[in-house]
Amino acid sequence: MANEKILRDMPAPVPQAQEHWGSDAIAAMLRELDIPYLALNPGASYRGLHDSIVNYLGNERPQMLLCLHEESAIAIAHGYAKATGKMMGAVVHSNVGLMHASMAIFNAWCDRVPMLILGATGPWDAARRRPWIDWIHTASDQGALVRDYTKWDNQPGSVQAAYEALMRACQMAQTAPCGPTYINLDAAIQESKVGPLPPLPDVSRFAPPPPVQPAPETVKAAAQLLSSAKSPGILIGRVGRSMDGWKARVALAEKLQAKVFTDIKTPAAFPTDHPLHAAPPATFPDGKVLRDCDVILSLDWVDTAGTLKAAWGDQPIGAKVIRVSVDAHIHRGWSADYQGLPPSDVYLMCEPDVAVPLLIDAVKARPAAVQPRQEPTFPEPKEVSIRALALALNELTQGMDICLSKLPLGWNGAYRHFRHPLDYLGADGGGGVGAGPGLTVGAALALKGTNRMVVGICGDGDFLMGNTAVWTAAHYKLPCLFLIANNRSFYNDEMHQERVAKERGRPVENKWIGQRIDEPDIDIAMMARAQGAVGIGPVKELKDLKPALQQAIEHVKKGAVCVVDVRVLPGYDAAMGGTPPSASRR
Ligand SMILES: Cc1ncc(C[n+]2csc(CCOP(=O)(O)OP(=O)(O)O)c2C)c(N)n1
Ligand SMILES: [Mg+2]
Repeated sequence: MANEKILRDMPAPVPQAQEHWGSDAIAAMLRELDIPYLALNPGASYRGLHDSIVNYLGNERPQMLLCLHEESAIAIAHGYAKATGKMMGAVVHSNVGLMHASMAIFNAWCDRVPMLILGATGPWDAARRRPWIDWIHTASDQGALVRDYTKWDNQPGSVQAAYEALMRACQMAQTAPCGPTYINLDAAIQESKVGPLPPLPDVSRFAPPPPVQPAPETVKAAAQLLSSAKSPGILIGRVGRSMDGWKARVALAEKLQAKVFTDIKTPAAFPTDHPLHAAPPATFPDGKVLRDCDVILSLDWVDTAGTLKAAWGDQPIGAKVIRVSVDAHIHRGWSADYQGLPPSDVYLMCEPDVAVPLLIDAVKARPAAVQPRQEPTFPEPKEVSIRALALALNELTQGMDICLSKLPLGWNGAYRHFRHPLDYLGADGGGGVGAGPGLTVGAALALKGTNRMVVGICGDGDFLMGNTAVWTAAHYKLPCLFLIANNRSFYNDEMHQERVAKERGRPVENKWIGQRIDEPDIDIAMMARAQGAVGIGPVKELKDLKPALQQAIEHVKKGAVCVVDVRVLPGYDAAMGGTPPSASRR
């Protein structure tokens, strides 16, 4: 169900329809399927559907959210799914809109989020094409543009076929492993008169299946390994947002007295201040700590093989591995986002949220043994840095519920604790820079009306690529706070140039060329104001940081969209981790 608090652009009254069009039927089907929103950028290839959503459905269930770029339409749907676990829709114009959308679709694919993407093509029947434009916007296999990173795509040839295609697309997108599906709606079908609306199927008979249960003997085998382990470890990766799931993971870790690791790439999955949480969330867990484990339970950890390799190097992996994941069902040949093939001494082909309660019952309790870990300490920042930004945010949001929808590359997992599934939503999935703003707006859409404030901390490069999502947040009154960790550079890649220069004995001081975003200096606060948001900054002095953040938080509490340009030092403090450059080739 759509959140009733979201502003809806109200159509003028429409006389009762005397006749129906193909797109009316498709719109009616979207309502049957309970698609709450359609994030979109318009285009004539789907003008029929556009009219039906507005003038047939009254722009309600689904409701349109206008986006200024297709990439942000998809990123918004992605952020919404990350926060809710639920699916919304996006609509993009024929071929060109889909091309714009494609990177964000790849991010959503890698992040395994459900999403219904609708697109359109000029009439497949060439006799019905308008000259020129319908021809350039017709492709003979449009779905091929995104086929390798969607679960399914289809171009239905009739209204009845569209009904079934939409039901299949929704069912597949929401069946784990979840992912985007793409339906390409022929303009001619949308714009054909259909007489009375063809009867809609009973969609309840086409719902996604309940989660698959693992074979009992695999649960038993996993429990035996865990119960007899000297030092079990749990890698918690892609799991659900429910509080029940969260509590179950804590209960399992406590029963086993297992060391727990979480991943900065995936959403909050375990209280990071729990004594069993062995090391701050990171791209790769601390290899030394992981190597102490003799049995490792991987709960759909994104890169189990790579993590084991990082810990053991060229040595044989000194732990038994239990793998809990349905992810292999989605692995394809085009992209290697499936990662290395991890060894699995026991392989439970189910979702972690299903396996954990079964394992709690099946394992033997171990006596408490693990020593509480040491909290890392950091020097007091002397200048504006990502660390200083984190400290100020932590102090000013004490006692508040915050949802971090994005973190910048230089963030260290120890900068802030996560104590609730919505405290942090993870990264962009596919490493496609530019997702941060849209992800933040999608989370703000999902969480509007709750008392949780959405905060997206974006790199300047990330923000500049996707910043027009701010307008969508401002227009639909979706309060959220953007903190821009602005180092005036695509700094991650400056570090790569530095590394290459060193390796080749060439001058390191040239690393900024083709990387620095300077001269002219971009006024990010003005870019926010230009789109109807509150813009604060640039914040250059440490003494100004807290007051600026305080002011920003007050604005967002009152319902504003606010962007703060924080001029952080260019440089990640390697000692503090962040995303270690060695781990990133992005
Ligand atoms: C679409 C896309 N283009 C380029 C890259 C390569 N890339 C990875 S990180 C990065 C820099 C991002 O800049 P910013 O968000 O300012 O973060 P910073 O590195 O400065 O901390 C770039 C260009 C990418 N991952 N995705
Ligand atoms: Mg930057």
